[in-house]
Parts: sequence; structure tokens; C-alpha cells
Amino acid sequence: MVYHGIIHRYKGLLDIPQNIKAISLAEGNTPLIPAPAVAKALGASFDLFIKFEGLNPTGSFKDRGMTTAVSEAAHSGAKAVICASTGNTAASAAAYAARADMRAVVIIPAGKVAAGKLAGAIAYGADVIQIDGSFDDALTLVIKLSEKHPIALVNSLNPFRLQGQKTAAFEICDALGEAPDWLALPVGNAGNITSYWMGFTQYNTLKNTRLPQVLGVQAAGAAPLVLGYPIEKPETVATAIRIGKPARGEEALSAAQVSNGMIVSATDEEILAAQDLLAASGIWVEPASAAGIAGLKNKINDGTIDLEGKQVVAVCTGHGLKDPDIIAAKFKQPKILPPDLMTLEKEILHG
Ligand code: AN7
Repeated sequence: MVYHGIIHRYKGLLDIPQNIKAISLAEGNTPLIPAPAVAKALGASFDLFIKFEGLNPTGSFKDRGMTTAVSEAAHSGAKAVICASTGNTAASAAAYAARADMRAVVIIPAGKVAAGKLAGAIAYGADVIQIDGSFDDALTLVIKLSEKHPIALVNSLNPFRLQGQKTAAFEICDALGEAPDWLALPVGNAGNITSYWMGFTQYNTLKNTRLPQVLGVQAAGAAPLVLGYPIEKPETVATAIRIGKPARGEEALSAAQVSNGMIVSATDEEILAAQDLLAASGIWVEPASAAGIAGLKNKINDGTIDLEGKQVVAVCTGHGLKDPDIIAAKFKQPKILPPDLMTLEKEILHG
């Protein structure tokens, strides 16, 4: 059977106009990949699944929220959309706007967007504007621009974004039969953690699927929700979550508290180590996406959470291909040898 995306699959559960025409790229329906070797490396005996959101059409979870936000914008007659972005929102907005025959304007912090995301936004035909400022500066500006001009804001302040993104929680419950004991995920602008909590809560009310404890993980250099105050100059290798003033910070803190979970931080070193650990199981994610695993590891190590015998889902939000500069961050360029059998044999056998 052909799969038609999250609006088609879950429309009756989404607070969107029910006669909406779906602008879709068949997003969602992402796998839960068992990751026993990762769980073992974290030093506890539990069932770990990776919800690999990097397998969405533009390579990140943003597509779930963009199908609903852009469909609604088109439904309301908008001819253009705008967003601030650390990269993935920009690429996703660009793709869905192209699909809807609308203009996309994306404002990004210069020099702080991973190559695969910028390339995507350009390839899908967005008007890309770089500013000499942070994501938070860009968000403040696009809010003002969307208030002054007839251009639809598609950052996660747009409630239709959350309506789409909550479907990931539905999919997890549909696949496992109920919510996992814990859900771990990265937190940047905090739209996604808010959406998951909305989704799990709605499903539990409808279908009694229980609620997970939620572990939100920020990068240590961009951890306003852990520290309790905005960060003026956030800095992290996980550029996707290089955000100092999360728009949905209050909702994120509430989800963590009500679920008996927590919001914690992980250092860049810990995030990159978690990225390695996932890659060693064949799952290559961008740095931000490994934050959930890094946070789990920290909390297992310091004894704060006991996962023994538990079922855990870690959301890996974006594909590794988004951020190919991993070669600069972690490895030297592979050396270049003459095309000669003996030289290659020597290299392979003796290094
Ligand atoms: C891979 O694209 O904010 O907490 O502008 O790209 O909902 O913000 C991206 C965020 C996690 C954090 N993982 O999600 C943007 C942007 C990846 C991301 C997050 C982002 P939110």
C-alpha cells in the first residue's frame, strides 16, 4: 500500500482544518531501530530503540511539522513562508514551500549552519539570507517580519508545527503497543519535546497507552533550560541546537516535570562520543541528534536514572549526511596513495 504521510494517516487526531489539502512528501513512518550494542555500551541492561527521524524526506524530523504548517499556510491563502533556522527547519520549509508553489525565505546565522542543510535549502529554491547574528536574533526578526507582512511564520511558534510533530509519539505507541518507559531527545528551541509530550498525552487519553518519562538533552554550551537563564552567546558543535532562548522553554520544562523526567546537558565531547557509538551500530546521525544518547549515558553513570529492564526510545532527529564536516571535527583527511596493488596491500595489512 502506498504511504501518504502523516496528515493522511492521522488527520482525525490533528487540530487542523479537516478539509485541508495535504502538502506532503510522504514524511513520517520512520523506523524504530533496535540498538542493543548502544544500550550495552551505556552500561545498563535495557531495551533501546532509535526513532530514526533522519530518514524523513529532507533528512530531519522537521518534515512532520512542515507538512502541517505549510498545508495550513496554503489553505489560508499564503503565498510565502518565512523561518529562522539553525538549518533543518530551513531545508524542510524550502522543500514544502516548493511543493506548494510558494516562496520560502529562510534566515540563518552566518557560518553556523551545517553544509548539508544549507545545500538543501538552496537546492529546494529558498531565498537564503545569512545574518551576522545568532539563531535567537533571527527568530526575533522573523516574528516581526511575519507580523508586518503577509508571510506565514513556520517556526515551531506556529501551532500547526506541533500538530504534525506530535505524530512521532503516535507512531512510537502504535509500534510498541504503548509508550516506552523513557523517551530521550535533543532540545533546542523546544518545539519537539513539546510536541512529543502533546502526542503521548493525547494518545494516553484516547487509548490508554501510558506516558513516558522524558529526558530532554541540551548541549552544555547552549543549555538555558538546565542553567535557568537565557544564553546570549550559545556555542556547541551541535549547531542544530545552538539556541540560547528557546521559544517553547516553558512547555519543555513542564513536560520534563510532569513526566517525572528531566532536562540535562551533555558536553560537545560527550555528544561526539555518542555520535560515534551510534555510527558503530550503523546509525549515522548529526551531532545534535546524538545528544539524547549522551544525556542517557550521563544519567546512567551518575546513578540518577535506573534503566534496568526498561524500554527506552532515543529520538535521533537528523541524518549524519546533514553535517559532513565530521572529517574536520574528528578525523584527518584519508591519505591519497598511488593506484598500485602492492602499496594498497601494505596499507591495508600494516596500516
Ligand atoms: C537535528 O532547524 O531549531 O527543540 O532551526 O535540527 O524542536 O528546536 C533545529 C532543531 C534537534 C531541536 N535536532 O529541536 C532549526 C532548529 C535537530 C535539529 C533539534 C533541531 P527543537
